[in-house]
Amino acid sequence: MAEAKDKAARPVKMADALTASICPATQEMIERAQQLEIETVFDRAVTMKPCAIGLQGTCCKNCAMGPCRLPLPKGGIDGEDTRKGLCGATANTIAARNFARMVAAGAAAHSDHGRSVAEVFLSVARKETEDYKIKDPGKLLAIAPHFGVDVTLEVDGETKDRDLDEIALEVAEKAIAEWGKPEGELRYLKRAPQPLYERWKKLGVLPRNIDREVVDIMHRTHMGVDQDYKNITKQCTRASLADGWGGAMIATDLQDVMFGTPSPLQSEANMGIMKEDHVNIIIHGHEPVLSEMIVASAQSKEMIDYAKEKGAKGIQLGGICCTGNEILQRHGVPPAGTFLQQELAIITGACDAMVVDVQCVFQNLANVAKCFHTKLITTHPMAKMEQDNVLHIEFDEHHAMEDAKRIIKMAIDNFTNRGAEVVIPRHKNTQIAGFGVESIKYHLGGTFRGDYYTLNDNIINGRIRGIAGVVGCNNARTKHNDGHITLIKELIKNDVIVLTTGCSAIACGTHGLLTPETASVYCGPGLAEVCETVGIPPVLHLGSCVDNSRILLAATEVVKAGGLGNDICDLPAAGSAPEWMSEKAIAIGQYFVSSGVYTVFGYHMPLEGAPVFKDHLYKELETIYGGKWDCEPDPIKHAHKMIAHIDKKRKELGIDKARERQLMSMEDRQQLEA
Ligand code: BF8
Repeated sequence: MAEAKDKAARPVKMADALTASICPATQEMIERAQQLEIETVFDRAVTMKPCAIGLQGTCCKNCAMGPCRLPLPKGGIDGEDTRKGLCGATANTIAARNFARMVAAGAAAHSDHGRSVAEVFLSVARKETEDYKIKDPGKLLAIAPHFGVDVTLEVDGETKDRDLDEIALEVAEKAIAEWGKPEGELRYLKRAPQPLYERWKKLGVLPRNIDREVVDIMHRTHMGVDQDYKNITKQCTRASLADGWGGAMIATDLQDVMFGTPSPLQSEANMGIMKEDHVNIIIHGHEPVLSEMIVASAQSKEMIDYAKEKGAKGIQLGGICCTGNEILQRHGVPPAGTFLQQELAIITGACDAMVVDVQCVFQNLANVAKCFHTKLITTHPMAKMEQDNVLHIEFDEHHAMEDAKRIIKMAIDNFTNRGAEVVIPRHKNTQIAGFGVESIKYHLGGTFRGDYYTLNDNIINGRIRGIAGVVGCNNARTKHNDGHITLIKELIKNDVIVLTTGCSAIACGTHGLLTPETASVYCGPGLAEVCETVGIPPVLHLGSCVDNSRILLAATEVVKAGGLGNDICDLPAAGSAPEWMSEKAIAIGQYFVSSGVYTVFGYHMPLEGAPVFKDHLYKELETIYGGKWDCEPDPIKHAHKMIAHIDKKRKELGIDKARERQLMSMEDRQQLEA
């Protein structure tokens, strides 16, 4: 323990728990960490200042003549901007290149996740694995035509259903080809509203294949290649579309096919889901390929009996980050926390194992785990840790269940090694999660007349003012969960229905915004009325970050249902990531903007050092794609920027008067009729 404390060396300054987070469980665990002299991200955020020039986006380290640093002069630019790097790169070129590299990294992360899922699906289709199956054949049949795969065939002039195994194999092969096919364009692009697809085509931004668009960015942002910020931004669009309408969308679809399409279910959220008398296993990361097996294994009689043999009452699984969302939406496994709570789940002293795969995993977990009995297990060949207390159990889909059992057994064996002091914060909330394009349709009209028109109708008549997608991370530079919750409460108060994913969705569950009862407490009268009638929460949890593809498709369904224009950019809708931190968030933002959505980020954007490039993103893009970027750190102002945009769109659609309608009582109406 003494050595462990040295490694997790305590910073001189420490975070103030109350200003670091609005979540009481988080505050409690930050204080406990400080009492135990264990450093967390919250403390590091107060001791380490971000680089001021990096913050402006104008530090270029793309060659060894640099880093060239081009801060904006204090008084701004007066006259010609003469700043340049050694090679002559302008602030615009540097900021655009840095931005593009974030898009590339984000698109690569989502899409490589998609590739792994597609590879597992190919193994399923080839019958090379027993552990995974096709759980939702209906979804397979629904996506097959988008890959150009027939689901029926003609036999002697008669139309017959095609063999499901044959369809699966063809879909798997066509899906895998999307990453590296030598010619053509991504197949899913045609799922977008037709005017949007035509616009992309005319602008020449249709992605060719997923990998190529990422490689293209890395090439063009190499020293001495693309030195026109507008042309660099154009490639950002191409690569981001390869993510949102490509890799991420394929990931979502094939996960649904193999693990089941989510439908609404009840669960809980926050660290209070951990149980002192159970073996607690926290699953953290992004790819559900492993976590699906862990859930199945943890529910087996064999493992539960083994846990009981060791003195535990059972096995409690909990999620962190998007893996948490994946197992929540399909199995009801409760998330233990968001991105910023990962170290804190171990600080409880009750985490017997934390299993991590890829993305958003802190290396400091190893230092924190060293202070407790917690086994920290990495599972992905691409994501190991240098610290010697970290175990690596490489996961392979060909013996997936075996790997999962080994991990769970290790956690159970570790239960008896717990130290005396276990402190689990009591805070947790009930939530309804598991919404998706299909279930929204069902909720709005049942199986008989399921349709998005009910939603459109309520938008047109003004009960619902508009739609917001609020997604993304936490960021230790901002108050944990405050941006998400303050913003979302302001949106629903103003009758804007919210679709949420990622850590934003976990934050909503944690703070009790994901129940139908939320409507009567926080919503404006119109939205409350609709939610109460239909029985849905005003904030709908649509899954993990790759599931932002569900938001794109939900928006497409709204366009198709009619009455609100012909394209996504016509809709009274806006997007937001109030506490973003990850490169994936930038890729997501860019594909939403390029799909016609006004997208506001919180905290700050690394663009201030290059005002001309910033204007391109914040103003000019709207004239090209119908969507544009914006940034507003204050969550209330942030909400009102989105609402102002929604109102602008309502006006353009000619439905702005609907919101000013007179609400009549039954009595008034009877008088009028008489
Ligand atoms: O992919 S929201 S902190 S967990 S990056 Fe990471 Fe951000 Fe959370 Fe999911 Ni998305």
